[in-house]
Amino acid sequence: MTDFRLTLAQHVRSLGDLAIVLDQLTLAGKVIARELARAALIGQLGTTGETNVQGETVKKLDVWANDVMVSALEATGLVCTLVSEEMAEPLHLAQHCARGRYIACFDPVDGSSNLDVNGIVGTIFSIRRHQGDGNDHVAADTLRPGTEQVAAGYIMYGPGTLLVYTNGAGVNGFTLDPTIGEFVRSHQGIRIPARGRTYSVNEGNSPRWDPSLRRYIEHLRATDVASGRPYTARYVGSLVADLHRTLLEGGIYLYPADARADGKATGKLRLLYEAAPMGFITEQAGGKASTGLERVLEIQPTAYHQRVPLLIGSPEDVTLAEEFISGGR
Ligand code: FDP
Repeated sequence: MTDFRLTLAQHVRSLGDLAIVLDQLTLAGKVIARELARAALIGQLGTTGETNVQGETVKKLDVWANDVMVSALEATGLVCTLVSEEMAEPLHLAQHCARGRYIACFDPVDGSSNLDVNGIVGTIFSIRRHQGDGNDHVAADTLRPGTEQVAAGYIMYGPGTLLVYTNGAGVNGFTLDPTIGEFVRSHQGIRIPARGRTYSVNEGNSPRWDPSLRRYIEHLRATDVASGRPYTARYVGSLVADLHRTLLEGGIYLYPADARADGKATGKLRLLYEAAPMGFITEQAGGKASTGLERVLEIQPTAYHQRVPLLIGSPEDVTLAEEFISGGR
């Protein structure tokens, strides 16, 4: 008998106009997935030769996917401000602000160092309500803490294309069935294990870490059968892929602050469109997201492309990491 599962469109139906925004994001995800699948055949790999606002090399697919996201969200007529990793300044759609109810922050292609090697990449999005009156566009309205998100999600382009999202009522995952062009629910009510056995971090940076963090990782690598150590290391180098594994199997993902003088002293990941949405999703799955010293969702942003340290995953693992960082261990 055919197994009729819930589609994403059905799942979001009761969310009012937010459903329209989420529906357009799923459309963008389908279009990006299609392009990624044939990128090597149509000259879409490689760089544009430019660098973005954060000084990083811009890949052709970064720019292309940003255009797709902007078009998809603009078409809703409901999003009046867009903040993207690929745009130095927010894009304000004054014509939509009278009706405009949402601010969307997104990273069109996260993990883009994986693009040219057919590795896993993702799209991350965060949706908040526009608090201002009419078509005003003040930074204070856009720079709001993650606690104000009304929805957040990621689309993971791996062997399958998977969309995971929360609207504050738990976390659900939907896999794209390419034969019918629909995202179909495959992961219902995702809950992260209280503790895992895996850590995920770029250990090449360890000489520049704070000694407390090095001690924490050494602790995870030490053998202690009773507490499930040593942990196993896993690192894709794509936040979406590394966090997705962590959500399903437990453990911790870290991109800590390090001592480089090139702007990474406060971490690498961006608050508005990486750390905050992933923090919202993880908390909704029963996990924790921290800088080591504070809850990510409570950080008051001061800049659109602000970076923060991120420790995220199983609650017991993140709490232990915080204890090391704050000097309690
Ligand atoms: P990328 O720069 O390749 O887009 O978004 C930042 C990010 O990827 C994350 O997805 C990933 O986890 C991290 O950076 C990888 O950074 P490192 O290469 O420094 O480990």
